[in-house]
Amino acid sequence: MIQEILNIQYPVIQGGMAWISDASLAAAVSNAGGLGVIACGNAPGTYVREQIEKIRELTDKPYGLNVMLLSPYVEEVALIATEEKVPVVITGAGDPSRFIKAWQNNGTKVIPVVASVALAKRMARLGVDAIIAEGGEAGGHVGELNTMTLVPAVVDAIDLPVIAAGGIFDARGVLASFALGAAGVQVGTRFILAEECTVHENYKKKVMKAKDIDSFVTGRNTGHPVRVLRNPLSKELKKMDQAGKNAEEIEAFSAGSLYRAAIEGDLKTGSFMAGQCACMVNEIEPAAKILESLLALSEPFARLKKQVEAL
Ligand code: TUI
Repeated sequence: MIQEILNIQYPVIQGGMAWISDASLAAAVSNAGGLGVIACGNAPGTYVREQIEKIRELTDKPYGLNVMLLSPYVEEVALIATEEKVPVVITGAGDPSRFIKAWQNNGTKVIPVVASVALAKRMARLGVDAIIAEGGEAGGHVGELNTMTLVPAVVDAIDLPVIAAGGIFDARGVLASFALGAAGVQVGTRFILAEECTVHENYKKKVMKAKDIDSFVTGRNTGHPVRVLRNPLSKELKKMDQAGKNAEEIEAFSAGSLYRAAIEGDLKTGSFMAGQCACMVNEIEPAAKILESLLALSEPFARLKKQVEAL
């Protein structure tokens, strides 16, 4: 059971969201019985150390550090995770093979996010503790497959607990994830509206106001496609995609845009990354309430499953 592996109460991991999920949100989720996660994104080591110190003041429960493998500071951040013996490391946007041993030798649980069966199998061979299979409904950097296909494909391919991610925002999604064979869920977008989330007001408003077709993927030509909400920046990026602009041009145009959105609330040139579910995420609530509502259907499902198994 993923709760036993991670020493948490509920099988819910809060998605690491760069410049959004800091120690404040992560501590609130961990204190409520899930796994709160501090995102490192593209931030330097000084930021990461500061956040680790902060979360230790706010909770004595396990928490995770999301290491974004495309970060220019990845070596420094990976070393900090080792030195600080963080309880859980979750990796994203790449292959973490070279770091896994050092983390596990220090007692850290390692959970890579994968977007393909091939990477899930490679990670399983290296002895990671669990896998997060993230489908393209998710906000931010996405792969090719969607959650409905990726999760059962990964479940069938490896003998490890699989956490479903991408498009999960309420109890229906949690139940569906269990039906696909997942052992737990990772939820990002819904936690942007947690009371304890310190992201800029404008970011929360963008999520609250988003309609179904306001979330789309840009940067398909760059090799690092990202799902974002509609605004002047993302509309321009979409045009650049269509005009066949090269990766360097597109990446230069969007450099620093996530920081501008999350910290400065820049509605025009900020990048408001959020999942497809943003259109159904509308309420500001305490993190503990969000956890409770995510799990609202799980108990009857667990009972039903037992009954079916007993037949
Ligand atoms: O990493 C994420 N979501 C992110 S990272 C991010 S910051 C960023 N900004 C601009 C460009 C790129 C990143 C914003 N959102 N989610 C986890 C995730 N990992 N989704 C997909 C993947 C992934 C993709 C390919 C993981 C591994 C992978 O394989 C590479 C390989 O070497 O096999």
